Amino acid sequence: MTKVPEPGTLLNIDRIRHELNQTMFGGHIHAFNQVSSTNDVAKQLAKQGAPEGTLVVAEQQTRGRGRYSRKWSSPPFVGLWFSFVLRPKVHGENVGLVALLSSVAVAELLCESTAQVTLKWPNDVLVQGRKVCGVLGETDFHGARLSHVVLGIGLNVNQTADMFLPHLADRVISLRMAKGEIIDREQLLMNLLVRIEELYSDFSAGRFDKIVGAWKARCGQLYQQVQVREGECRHIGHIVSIDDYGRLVLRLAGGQLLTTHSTDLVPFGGEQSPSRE
Ligand code: BT5
Repeated sequence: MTKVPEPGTLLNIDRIRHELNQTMFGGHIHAFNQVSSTNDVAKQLAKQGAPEGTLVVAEQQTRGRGRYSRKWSSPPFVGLWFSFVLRPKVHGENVGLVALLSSVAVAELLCESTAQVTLKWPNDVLVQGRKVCGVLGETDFHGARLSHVVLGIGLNVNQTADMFLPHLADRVISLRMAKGEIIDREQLLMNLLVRIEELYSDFSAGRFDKIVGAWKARCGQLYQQVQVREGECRHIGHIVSIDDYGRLVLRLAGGQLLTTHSTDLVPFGGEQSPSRE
């Protein structure tokens, strides 16, 4: 049996390179002890022509970020903070599904060994109702043509509860906290990249229904009634699916379907809008 490394042990990038050498992520791995944000490094590499599958991994991020420039807590040696470059040859509109396939891949993998794994629109993976993983997708177009997508994944692996900022404490979790054991980050990263590649090949072959089906199977909000805000408009409906463009599909009270990219969504009759801290 392989010994699980202590938390604080560096990722063994040579092992990852070696074991992934037949995969799309094995050929161009850039590993750092510390960067501001792996998404920023990957975006820069992509702009310089880095090929599809280029992977940027860091032990620590000093300015890890989420959507709307929210802070993403990325302490050293205990999480997986990584980004990769994709150059999908699909219509620009379908690209929304790419970010979703990453969270689906994470959820599917975690489900194999962890209880109560669910997806929360748009891109959160929850364990026991708390956020364990977030995905940040950033696209770049040349005119109307999609040039590349950078996807950044932050997964809490070996943090203990006291490593999270107090204001996040009741909303976040690590796999170690959920399972009561230290997790082998290297193996987890490799398994995850393999799973992402599988779903990405479904995506590239136009098998969008596979991703949509897997998302629905894991979504913790399916058939929940929510309120969605699109600019000044508010819609109330039940979540029924996502579509091939990675948009959320709601069934409104009159029975008609509404598709939306909006992430401004709250349980109906429920809480405040998500903050942009
Ligand atoms: C996300 O944004 O969930 C996307 C996070 C993506 C992070 C990865 S790490 C590698 C790559 N490099 C980067 O710079 N980013 C990507 P969003 O849905 O906006 O959620 C952000 C919110 O999650 C924050 O405002 C906090 O409330 C919460 N949060 C911050 N750090 C967290 C953590 N480690 N675990 C769980 N929740 C966290």
